[in-house]
Formats: sequence, C-alpha cells, structure tokens
Amino acid sequence: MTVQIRKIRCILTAPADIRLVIVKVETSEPGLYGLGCATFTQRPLAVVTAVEKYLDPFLCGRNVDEIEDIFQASYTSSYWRNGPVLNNAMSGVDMALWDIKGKRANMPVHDLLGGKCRMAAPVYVHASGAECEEVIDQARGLSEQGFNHIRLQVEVPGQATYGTASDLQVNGPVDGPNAPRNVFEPSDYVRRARQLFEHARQELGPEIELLHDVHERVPPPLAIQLAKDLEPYRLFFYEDPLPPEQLDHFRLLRHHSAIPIAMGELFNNPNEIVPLVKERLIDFIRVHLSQIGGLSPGLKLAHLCDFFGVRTAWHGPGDTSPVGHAANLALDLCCHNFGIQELSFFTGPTQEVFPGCPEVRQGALWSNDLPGLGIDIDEKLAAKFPFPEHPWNGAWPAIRRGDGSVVRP
Ligand code: GCO
Ligand code: MG
Repeated sequence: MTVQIRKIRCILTAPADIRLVIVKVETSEPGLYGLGCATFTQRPLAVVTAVEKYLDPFLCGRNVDEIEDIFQASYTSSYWRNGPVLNNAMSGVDMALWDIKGKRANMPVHDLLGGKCRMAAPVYVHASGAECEEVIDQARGLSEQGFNHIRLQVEVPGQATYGTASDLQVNGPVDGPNAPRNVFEPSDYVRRARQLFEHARQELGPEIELLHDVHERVPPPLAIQLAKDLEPYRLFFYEDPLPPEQLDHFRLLRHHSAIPIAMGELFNNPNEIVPLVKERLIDFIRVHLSQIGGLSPGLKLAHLCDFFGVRTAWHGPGDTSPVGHAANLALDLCCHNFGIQELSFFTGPTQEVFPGCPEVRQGALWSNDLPGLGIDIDEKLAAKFPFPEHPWNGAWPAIRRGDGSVVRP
C-alpha cells in the first residue's frame, strides 16, 4: 500500500537562542512522520512561507517513496531556482522523506545509502578569544577532551572579527556608512591571524590539526598572501578564503600555495560548485546541506567529489539544526571521501528539544543507529523557546571598513 504525504509544516524553535526551522512531513500512516532541516537563520520566515504556502499544497497526496521525483518536481515548480530560500524549503521535505523511508525500512539512513564505511565521524571544534593566549588555552582544553582537530580564530583588537565575541554586534537601530559601526580592516586581520598560528603551532606542538576560517572577508590578494604566510604552520584546512563572487581567483590561489582549501558554505547553485571540483581547485567541499536542497543533492555532490579527490566537510555550525547534523552524519558515515565534520556543541536545552541528537564522544560524532535519521522533536518543549527578539528578525548587521563601506561576510 502506498503511503502518502498528508501535511507539510514548519516548527520554529531556538533552544540555544539561534533561530531553527524544522520541517515535519506527516503521512497517511498514523504516527509515521519525518523531520528535515530548513534552517536559513537570517531569513527563517521566508522559508516558512515557501514550505507552507507552496510545497505543502504542491506535494500533498504524493507517494512518500518517490524522493527523487519529488525533489525534481519541486525544483522546477518555481521555474526560478537554486536560491537559498527555496533550497532550504526543499531540504526540509527531502530530509524528512529520507527519515520516513528509513523508518519504513527499519534502517538508519546511512544504511539505506550504502552502509557505514567508518564507525563514527571525527569532528573539528572551535577555539576563539580576544588574545592569542586565550585561544591557545582553549584549544589545549579541547585537545585534553579528545578533540584533535581545532579551528582557531582570534580577535583583532577593537575590531569585529569573525568567529569571536566581537563579531556581528548590532550598534544602533539605523545602519549606514556614517552610523556607529563594527569596523573590520582586512590587513590588520591578516597580520593578526599570522601571529596566532605562529604562536599556536609553537605552543600546541606538531600533532594537533589546526583549521582557520577567513569567512571570505579579505580581498583576493590578501587571501593569497595569508595562505602563503600560514603554510609553515601546516593547517588541516584554510576555509572560505574567497567569496562566491570571486571564484576565478581560486586558480591563482592554487598556483601560489599548497595550503589545503575548504570552500562552499555560501553555495546554493551547482554552477558555483562543479567548476571548483572538476578543476580540483579545492580540497574539501563545505556546503551547508539545507542550502543546496537537502540530503539528495548532498549525496550526489559527495559522489561527484569522490572522483576528483575532494573530501567532504559539511557545514555544521549552531545554525544547522540537530536534524541537519543528523543528516550530515548520515553522509559522513557512508561516504568514503569524508574528510571531517564541523561540530558545534548541542548546548542549552537543545538535547531535550531534540531527543536522539548525535552523540559526541572521543573527538567524533556517533549515530544512535535508530531507523531514519534517528532524531525527533518534542514540539511542546520546542514551543517554549520562541525566536529571540532582534531588531531585524535575525538578519546580520553590516560589518564595515574604517571608511564606512560594507565588508562582505
Ligand atoms: C562556519 C560558518 C558559520 C556561519 C554561519 C552563518 O564555518 O561555521 O562560517 O559560523 O557564519 O553559519 O549563519
Ligand atoms: Mg565558515
């Protein structure tokens, strides 16, 4: 007997004060439903509209087994496609359908997709601070807890620096080039990052794996300069050195430096991704699964990358929901070309809101091996954590140079 989609709706919650959007696909079989991540934390309400006003009526009555066809039909149903809002909406449905398929087959999703080729997914965690010493101390603490891959970010004194507490402060109700601002100067940042890694390698020794996220904030020549400067400190990867607007510069970067490059959390469109992979201009693909449309496109991308020697490092920040982390983990476990998984700890009441969160142990993420994605949501509890108040509903404040011009994050 076919099982049909009965209702597709969104659940909004912020147990760690980060806006999360979860999609629940209910079916014609009593008690059978699936969950997917549709979190686009800067524009969550636009995703809710796309799911509830467009995909729900479009897909109601469809056979839950037809995941690929549902993806293809939803993809073309808006004619204009490959944008973050619609991709997130589709991701919510796509992951939920894999969850349902796993529950129906009584298998975890990683088994449906071919089965485990590793027992758990090694993760990297974040260390940051206002001073280099503080970052290094934090990294030491994390290493003592069994984490061997650590991302280091240090504040540029007095500047809004990605990955540190100084970033993304809202300074006033009205923004503009003359408004009080979060200043960021690329050349100061590049000098500071170099200083951090010089100290860190000295203090932490040769074995620990170090990572860094440029967050696309510097002009291409500085990104290339920093890559060369950081080479002696043997990074595991150098992340997002260039923005998606400057992809051609990856050829130059590759030409000048042997640093391993991770890229892709801002990508939504295959046209951004495929050229970098096929020319082997990056080493780690780092897309955010919900931003490219879910687990199905993620699986295809992982296999494409495999042929080109590019490994996966799916984006896993706090604004990937635990459902999204469970989807990342399903791919981490069954794809041979897995590289590393970014982890942000499930803090606050997150674990109670999402029973079945993947477990963090021995520097890795472990699946509970339950059918489907192995994760649930306690809707009553989720409702106790509404989206936090914010002047622009979560939109990012501008980061500006000293002259007042906007820096792309
Ligand atoms: C990372 C990312 C995140 C993003 C965030 C955007 O590598 O973890 O850069 O911190 O900035 O997910 O909402
Ligand atoms: Mg990043």
